[in-house]
Amino acid sequence: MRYLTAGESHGQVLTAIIEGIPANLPLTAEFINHELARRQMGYGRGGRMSIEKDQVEILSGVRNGLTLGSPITLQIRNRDWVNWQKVMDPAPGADMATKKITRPRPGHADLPGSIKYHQGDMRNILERSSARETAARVAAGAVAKALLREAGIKVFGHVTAIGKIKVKESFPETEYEHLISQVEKSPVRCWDEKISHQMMLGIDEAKAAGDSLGGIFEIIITGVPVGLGSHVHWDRKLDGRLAFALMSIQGIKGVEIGIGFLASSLPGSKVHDEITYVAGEGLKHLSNRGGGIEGGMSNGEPIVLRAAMKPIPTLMKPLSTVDIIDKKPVLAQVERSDVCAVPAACIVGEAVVAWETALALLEKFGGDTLEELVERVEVYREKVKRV
Ligand code: EPS
Repeated sequence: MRYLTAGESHGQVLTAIIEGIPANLPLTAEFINHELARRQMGYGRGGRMSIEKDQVEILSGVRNGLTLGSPITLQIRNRDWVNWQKVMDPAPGADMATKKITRPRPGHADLPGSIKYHQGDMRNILERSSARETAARVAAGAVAKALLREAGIKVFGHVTAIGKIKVKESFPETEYEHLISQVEKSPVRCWDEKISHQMMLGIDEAKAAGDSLGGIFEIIITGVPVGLGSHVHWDRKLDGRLAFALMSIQGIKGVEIGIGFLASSLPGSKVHDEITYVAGEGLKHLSNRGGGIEGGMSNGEPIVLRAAMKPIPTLMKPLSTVDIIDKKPVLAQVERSDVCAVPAACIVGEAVVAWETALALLEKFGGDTLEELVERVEVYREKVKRV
């Protein structure tokens, strides 16, 4: 199973081509659109979100609401394209002057990208490094979520910090359903109403100061069978793969699994999760500080991951930089942007983690059809209970 995304931020469309999804998976545009809408929500977004209303068109690989096993093409049109047609025209003669960028923003892909690809106009870097691309990843992730759902696996995320304002981030599995319902009501995807409000005030303050804010989100995956990923080779380790998936999201600077960095400061007796036997359920852990992964493999407990996002590099009160034309000191380019995109990044986090989990699931169980896959997962789950 693999996918590619294509499309510039202000180009005509974003596209994802997904290959390797088993046949007979129920899949509708409505299901994908729901995920796209969740990504578009979030307090702290800029003017662009009032222009876009992301809607997927399924162009191939699905018939009568079911996947065919053939490549699935998903397309999202950029509504803003009408305002950028002359600037982004693929044909010779495009307007190369109006939106030209020569003052790189510190922390942005502008500078290294323009040197690497030898571009005098950093717009040619911005257009693809933009987090607009994540809409395509969320569409692909929605397909993965649909597949996981059939195998009893759920992925959901919540925001635990925006700037310095933090919320509790560790929950027993029994509280997950309540957590999800609270989170979906919050404009910053935070389960605690009071802290949500403080986070929004923090975003307002940053906006007023011409600044931006980062934060942390947590992703929880439930229902994962034991043994996804493997200890036998570095590139098969599930923790490494999930960390890569999260780290590949624009702006992510750190990833933790379970108690993460805290584990380094505690003795082993306070870190490792003791093992017990529950009749009818099999071997279990008494706690989940390991975040559901041991030895690069899922261990049957919920997988818990956190990702830290840096503040967005486009600042309305810009930092100093150098104009690449005359090398003179100037202030960085100011572009329309978001103040905080952590709630949106959390949905992207769900998507990329869902994709990687679905990939690991298919690697272990295989199957050309959904029926084959689900049957194999169920037989295995029963076997594991009897270990
Ligand atoms: C982004 C800048 C803004 C964001 C954009 C990501 O877009 P624009 O330059 O058009 O104002 O709104 O995010 C999205 C468009 C999106 O769909 O998430 C950037 O530079 O990364």
